[in-house]
Amino acid sequence: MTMHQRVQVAIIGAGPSGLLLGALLDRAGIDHVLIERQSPEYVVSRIRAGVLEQGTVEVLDQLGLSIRLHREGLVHHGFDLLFQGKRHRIDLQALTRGKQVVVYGQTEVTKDLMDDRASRGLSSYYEVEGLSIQGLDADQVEINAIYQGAPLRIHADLVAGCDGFHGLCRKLIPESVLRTYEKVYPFGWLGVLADVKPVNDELIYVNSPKGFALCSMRSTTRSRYYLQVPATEDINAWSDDRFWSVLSDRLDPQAAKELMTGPSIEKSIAPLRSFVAEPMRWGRLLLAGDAAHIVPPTGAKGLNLAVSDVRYLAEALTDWFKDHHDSHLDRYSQRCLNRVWRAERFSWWFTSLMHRFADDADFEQKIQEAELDYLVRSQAASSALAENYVGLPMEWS
Ligand code: FAS
Ligand code: PHB
Repeated sequence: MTMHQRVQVAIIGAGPSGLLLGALLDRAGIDHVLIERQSPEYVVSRIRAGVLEQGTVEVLDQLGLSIRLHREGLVHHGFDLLFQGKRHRIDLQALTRGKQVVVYGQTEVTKDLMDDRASRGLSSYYEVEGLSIQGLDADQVEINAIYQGAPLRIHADLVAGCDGFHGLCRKLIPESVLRTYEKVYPFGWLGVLADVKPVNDELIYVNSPKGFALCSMRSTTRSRYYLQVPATEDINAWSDDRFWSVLSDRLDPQAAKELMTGPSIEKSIAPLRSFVAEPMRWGRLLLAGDAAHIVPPTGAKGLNLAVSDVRYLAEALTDWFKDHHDSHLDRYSQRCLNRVWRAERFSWWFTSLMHRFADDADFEQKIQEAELDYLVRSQAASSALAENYVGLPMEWS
């Protein structure tokens, strides 16, 4: 017996992009379904982003989904840059006329969006297998899959490809149409989550001759730390003791002394790449989030860029289905890509400034330190860093 559903929008992927789009379409009264290949528990268990731009918080405010965020999230008005053994604070609030960021894990955002979806009884299919999508260039889309062992068929007007970098949707755009741009970095980030007090009230981004490090957090009792490691690094070569020792060695003396260590509750290596796929629309398919672009996490842009795509997409779909005009839908791809490339540039620049690219890169190390020295002394340079970090205006589309 084939389960059959007819909707206006089929959303593929229940990460932050798919879940947020679902919430926005629900509020707009647009009939949609969410299709995810993993279980809800698996999606929530992925440890990813930690820093939310003001624009991301605002969209969750508008949805009425930010009560826990404002209760548990940590508002940050600045962060430290550590180089040549000294820390220098970047005062985001002063440099951006009052803007700030909030430290609230992607895991928590995902939980809040999933709880909202469940409470509103919205249609979600998890652990879907064998997904196939036809008709993206025809007058309606047909989606076929297996759900709980039975055939599932969905007919939709449009498909939102929110299925991440390794998903199916981007690959449905014909090679003759799709253009991709990619830079793979020769290193990754070894991340550790531990229930220990963070070493500092705000984040510390470290440029050290031995490699990059980042001191972040999830709460006042849960820390998130990262170390630059070679792209080929084996996670099994990293005991907790080795992690804490290498991290301490990259910190300034005060931070090294105050560093609280403890057992890791999560440890993983993320590869770093810059990637953009153009266009973000083909026929009845619209891509959003990691399905269309990846940034190295140095600038804390990945999740926030997914959110801005989805805000543009929800606006375009609402215009299309509610007001029957397609100007925003026609402009969707370029509007997103303008913002995507600004974030790609910033993330690449900050990654290039803070990481060690080769063991013998002594000249490059000195140039990085000279640029950092200039940056922390120059109001103009610090302002440029700050305005990108808090998120460029959405109106710059
Ligand atoms: P996601 O990849 O989160 O979600 C896509 C969903 O689609 C997944 O649940 C997947 O299971 C599903 N899917 C895939 N194929 C499917 C199919 N065929 N059928 C149905 N479902 C399918 N960003 C930051 O801002 N700061 C960070 O520190 C940071 N750290 C990161 C660390 C790692 C290891 C990774 C991988 C990313 C990190 N990011 C970070 C970026 C990350 O947060 C992404 O930007 C964010 O998850 C994007 O959300 P989505 O676009 O929803 O993609
Ligand atoms: C995190 O806390 O996971 C985090 C924070 C800032 C970044 C990247 C990751 O730039």
